Amino acid sequence: MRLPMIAGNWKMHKSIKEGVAFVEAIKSDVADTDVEVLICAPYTLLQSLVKAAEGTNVKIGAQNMHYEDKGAFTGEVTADMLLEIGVTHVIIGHSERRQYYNETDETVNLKTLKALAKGLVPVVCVGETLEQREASETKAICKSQVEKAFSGISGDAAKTVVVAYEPIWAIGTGKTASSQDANDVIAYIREVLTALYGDEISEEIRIQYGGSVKPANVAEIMNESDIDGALVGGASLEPDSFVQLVNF
Ligand code: G2H
Repeated sequence: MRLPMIAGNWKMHKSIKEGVAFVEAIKSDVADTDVEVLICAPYTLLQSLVKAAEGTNVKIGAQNMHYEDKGAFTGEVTADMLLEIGVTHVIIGHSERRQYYNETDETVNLKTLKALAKGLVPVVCVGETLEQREASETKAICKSQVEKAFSGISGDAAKTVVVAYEPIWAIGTGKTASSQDANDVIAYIREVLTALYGDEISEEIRIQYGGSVKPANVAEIMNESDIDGALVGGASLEPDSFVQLVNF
């Protein structure tokens, strides 16, 4: 049985004070949930959030990392730097990074390999644009992104990866893929993983949906057979809303 994960992606939001107050506000209300709870915050908040979440079931993740161990990469952060402050997860290849910061399938693969080698759980994002969807390319795009992201990753390591299917046209737009549609693509992504690793391993890999998930639609999405969680942006920013998502 795969443990579902509800993850907040705060993107470029919140001060340290606001983030810590958020964790304080939610921690008892999410304590009894059956899902894994993750908050992915900007770098500046991470150490304070890890401390605030100590002794709770709330895990703290970053939103990006570099694939090299060190070097002249101004503005970048390594996996070891994240581990040093107690971070356990890292989002890799979010479409906003692919769109604005030259993230490619190749860098997504290098980062995923590095995160796994270091013991961080990568949350690898894939998904199609509106144009690609309208051209009926959704499955081909997801297949190619998944195959490239997992290139060179062993079956044992692959089991720990979390995949987030985020159709780009549904991100922050208020448009959500219908839960049936999202489920179909996610089931297809699992077929792609089965072709790579076989049934036993692909059945262990969690695949989340992301894109305008909110308290009003989370239950419908989570009730689909193949969807193992949600990666939530806008609706993860308010404690009440996040608590409702986790306790759907
Ligand atoms: C997709 C999602 C979080 P939102 O980017 O990764 O954001 O829920 O605001 O669409």
